Amino acid sequence: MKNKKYTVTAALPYANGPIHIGHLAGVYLPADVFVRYLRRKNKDVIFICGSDEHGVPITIQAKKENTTPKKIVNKYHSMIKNCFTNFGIHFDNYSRTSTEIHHKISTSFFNKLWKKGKIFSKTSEQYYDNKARQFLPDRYIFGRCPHCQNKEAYGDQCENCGTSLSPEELIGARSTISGSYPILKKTKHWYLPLNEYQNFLEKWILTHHKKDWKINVYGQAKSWLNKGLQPRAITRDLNWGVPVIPTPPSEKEKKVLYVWFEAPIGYISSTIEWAKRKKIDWKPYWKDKNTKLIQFIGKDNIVFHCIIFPVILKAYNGGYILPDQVRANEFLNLENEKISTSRNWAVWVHEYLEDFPNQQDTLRYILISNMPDKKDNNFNWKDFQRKNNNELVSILGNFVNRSITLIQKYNNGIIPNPGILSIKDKEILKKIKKTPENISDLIESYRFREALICFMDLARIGNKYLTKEEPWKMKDPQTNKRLKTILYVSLQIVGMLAQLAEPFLPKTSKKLLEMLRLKSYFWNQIENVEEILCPGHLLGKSILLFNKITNENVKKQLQKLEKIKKI
Ligand code: B3M
Ligand code: ZN
Repeated sequence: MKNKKYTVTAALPYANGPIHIGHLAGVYLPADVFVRYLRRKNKDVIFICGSDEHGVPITIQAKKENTTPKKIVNKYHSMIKNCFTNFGIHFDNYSRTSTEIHHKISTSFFNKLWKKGKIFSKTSEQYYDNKARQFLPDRYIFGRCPHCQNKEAYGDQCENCGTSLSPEELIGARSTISGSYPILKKTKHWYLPLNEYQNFLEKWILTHHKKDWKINVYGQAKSWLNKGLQPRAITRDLNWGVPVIPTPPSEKEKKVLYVWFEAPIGYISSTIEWAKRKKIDWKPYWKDKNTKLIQFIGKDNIVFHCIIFPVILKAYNGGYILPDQVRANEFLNLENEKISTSRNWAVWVHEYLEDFPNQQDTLRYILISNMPDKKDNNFNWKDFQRKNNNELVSILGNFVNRSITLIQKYNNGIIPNPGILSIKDKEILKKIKKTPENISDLIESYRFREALICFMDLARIGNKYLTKEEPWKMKDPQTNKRLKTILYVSLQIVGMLAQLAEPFLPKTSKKLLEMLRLKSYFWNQIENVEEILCPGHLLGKSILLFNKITNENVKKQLQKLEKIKKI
């Protein structure tokens, strides 16, 4: 399967605010680790994302910041994009849904569906704010959740219990704009008849993906199917979004496409934008049956990716492939409390990068170790410090540093020829050889946390080996054959760590390779190579890999959170 392609997408973040560690751990980091691994496997993979710049979350934020939606998306788009770049999340294309190309592609989807009779229009009564003179879709309306009684559930979703809602389900619904009770007013909208795709979805999901989809994703999709699908409105009365062209002259209000109709199409328009830049054909990445579409999303986006987007693609009937995998994690808590954007209870990525400008890999390490893949997980600053100091500094950093210092001291920085190998040496060399395959298996089954443990185990083995063998105590170090053997074995571990670190800790991997004067190999080469570092190879200069996180650092972060608690 040499030609098999991978299209990997990560949910398009709303450009209504910065991103925090929950976003990274839930979506972007697992996706990035996975893609980096595929790239190292020399696979034909593209990693696609972009800012989601429409929908009510944007207009509400604009009102809050007393500015225009356009200014809001410009501000947060560049902020988010910078965070990704700086943090080492490496997309092939990071687009935005306000681009001309996205407007064109999403409109063409809508128009073709309408022309082919795949969507229908209907007039109904919807909530309207008489004071603000506008309709109240989605987050413009709030009220009591019929499921969990949360008093501030929105017209599209209750953030407390996660249930998707429609405005009419809310009890005591009120306008978020003016706080007033809305009236009902007639308006015409376009609907996607999801019900007509019930059988298709059942066959596709319940039969084909029962085993290979994650339980949370499969479970939610199934529960939607069990409830029986209903037509869903795909337009809104708003003046921010992709305009429905031409807006029927009979309609006074401006109509735009529902953000959840057009945003997933953003994956396609972002791919097209990328392909244009690269001057290649985008279609094989979306239309070739052998291509695997793998989507990383937040768990509150499951229904949109497993039900609505596949129906759009199916109805459009343009030969698009459907997602092979939809991966969603659970939530990451912060100091044992739910991350909350509105309460500012979060670690914002841009603030982290200001406070720890050279410690991106530390955060990557901690977030992968604490990834909420099966259940909610927790991030706390003490644990952050502990893991950095006791694992990255004391195990990985220390082992690498000791190995390189020793070889510089005793063999002029040159990989020595080994002498006779002990049983332990042979065991270690075997373990080194086996590790890439073990990590591959884990990453390919999306077990990133375990893959990272497997990587760190190799550093642990190296560290223990040096501690036990104590080469620094050996007599006649310049000629001691045993000492040379130990250095040889240690450096084989360091070499392998340098290669394998890349998907998890890209900056560290780069530094390691530089220190070793080693080029980065494709995974298949590492799996088959006899020696990562051959005798006679001259190493480069030692570079510090990790800094300690001090008590002061932690205190500062905890104080920041304390302040928020007091508000
Ligand atoms: N903008 C992410 C969110 O719910 C949402 C994802 C769109 S993916 C097409 O914050
Ligand atoms: Zn609820």
